[in-house]
Amino acid sequence: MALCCSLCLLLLCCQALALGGGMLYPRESASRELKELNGIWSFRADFSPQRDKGFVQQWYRKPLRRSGPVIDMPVPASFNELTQDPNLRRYTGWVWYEKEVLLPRSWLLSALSTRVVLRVGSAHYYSIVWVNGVQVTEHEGGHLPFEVDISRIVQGSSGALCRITIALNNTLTPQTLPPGSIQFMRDESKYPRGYFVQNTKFDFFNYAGIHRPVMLYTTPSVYIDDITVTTDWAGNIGMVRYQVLVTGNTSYSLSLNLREKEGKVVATGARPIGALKVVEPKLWWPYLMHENPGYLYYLEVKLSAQVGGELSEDVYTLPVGIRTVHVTGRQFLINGKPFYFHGVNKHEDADIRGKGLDWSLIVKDFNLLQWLGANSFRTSHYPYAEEIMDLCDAYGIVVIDECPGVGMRDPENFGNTSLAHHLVVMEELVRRDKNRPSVVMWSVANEPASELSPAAYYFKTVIAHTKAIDPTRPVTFVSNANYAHDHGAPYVDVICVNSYFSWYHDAGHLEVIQLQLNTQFENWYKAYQKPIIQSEYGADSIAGLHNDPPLMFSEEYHTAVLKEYHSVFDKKRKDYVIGELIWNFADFMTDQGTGRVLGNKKGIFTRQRQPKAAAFVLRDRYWKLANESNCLRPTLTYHNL
Ligand code: GCB
Repeated sequence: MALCCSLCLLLLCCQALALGGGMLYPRESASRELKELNGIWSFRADFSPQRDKGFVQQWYRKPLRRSGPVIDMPVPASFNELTQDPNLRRYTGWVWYEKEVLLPRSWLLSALSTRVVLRVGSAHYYSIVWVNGVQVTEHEGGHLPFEVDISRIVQGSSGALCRITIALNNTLTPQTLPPGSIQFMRDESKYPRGYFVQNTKFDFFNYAGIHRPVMLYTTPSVYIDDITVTTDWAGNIGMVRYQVLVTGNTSYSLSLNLREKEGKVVATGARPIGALKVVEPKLWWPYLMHENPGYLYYLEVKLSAQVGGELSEDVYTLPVGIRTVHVTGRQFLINGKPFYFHGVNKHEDADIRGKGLDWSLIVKDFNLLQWLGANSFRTSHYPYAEEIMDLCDAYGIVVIDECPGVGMRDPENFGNTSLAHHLVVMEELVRRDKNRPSVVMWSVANEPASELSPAAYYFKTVIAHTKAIDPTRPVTFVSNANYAHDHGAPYVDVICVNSYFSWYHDAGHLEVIQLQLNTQFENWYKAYQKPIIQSEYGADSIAGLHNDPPLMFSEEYHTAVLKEYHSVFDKKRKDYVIGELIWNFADFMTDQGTGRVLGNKKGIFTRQRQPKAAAFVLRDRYWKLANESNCLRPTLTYHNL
């Protein structure tokens, strides 16, 4: 009963959500200012039996330190592993964050002309936000940003001090994404009264907290709310089709300049919807497919409007890559050329910070991807930070963009409430990442129980909806179901299959891999005649553990598994296999269990990003694959706007 009250609140709230407007990443410009609220926030976990003390006592009404003890909590970071308290590490329920911030006078005076917006990059999972004690918004789901216009509250207040309170609930229910369930242990001879656990059916630690930057930014009151671009090219003409959404006034004028990297204007426009023609376009190419990968143009949109008799201007600049994506019966084409995914699956995961964004880690990971010769990754099993996606666009790292549809193993996960929420999540994901050239395919789920009959309608609907909101990209989900009983596979454009031969099946029997993998590919191809990506394969190894002949968990066994898989990939990639993504880039934290030794050890790098033997095997292979297409070795750099 205890936690259920909080959960009821959680479920009531989600019905009110409706998607409106854009979610442009906040960027400074001549008309926009930005204030990052990263750093130390005040924090308290509500350990009351019902987890509802914060609401009963209205902790948001006055500074958090006045309603009880607080601790310092960094943002962005997961809260789980920052203290020595095991109860906080495994905490489920509401936690409270608070930051007091001084706003510049100019933001407060100009009520008519300036909007002040509060934006949260991601928070896990259900958020309620107050500013100066007034509730301003709520949002369901982690991994994706949300924002709210707080002008009226801060501009109406007497001082420049602005108190932001965020209550977060990390509880997962059968209807959340990812789903989970709360299990109450009622046998009082074994568990204390009120004891419950959070169960999940996914294989990563359920870190929670404010995981990505929180920002305040300004726009004029008449502002560029959203920009959508799609691109195409033929011969020596590139086409950038665009649509600009303006909010605040119906009477305005626009001026659009598409600039190349060096700043030269290559095309101009003046309408809210139009097409910009680029002669001799520099196409956006994947890393290792071209000597100049990740080429970006910059679309500068300038809006002018009359506000209160005065001229108001808003400027927003969007990076744009010109490229096409097509899927045929056997190939994945980028700019009309076959693309072979040789990459990784990742996690947002590291010591201490959990899933919190960390620039040093991000740069290290991209350097390792370059070193490895990886041209792609899947955002297993949820959308990654926009800051990471920006680098994929700039470096030419190709992305399969996955939503948090992971651990959907029970029939209750396929009901109408789950479906409605799944559609909203896909809308939020597409809204956020639709303009990214690096994103070449959407993945709506990982290893759902797609053999259950409700999965047919469910995936038909989610995939059709995703295609309706973005007709330019293929859609998939990642399956580990039997090819003959997978009810979702008929609707995908590319078959993505996970398998762990000689690991979860026929443990220790390396000799069966080739036969079983060959059969897997043949079965799926015969059933669907669609190109196939091996979206996961691998084995656990404990760094430094050796055994010859290879035994499970040794580095030798890890490399042996990979090599067996590779020999089959090499035969099938000439045919219809269009990619191989290793599970996993790095070791990562999971729930505790007898099959996990301080987490999942299938990383080719350790959690601290040191290479295991498998990393060198993969590095040789990926560079061999890259060299087959005569690639050059560019150095990847990021061009700041
Ligand atoms: C899978 C899952 C992934 C797991 C992995 C494993 O199939 O998609 O989330 O971590 O297997 O190592 O078991």
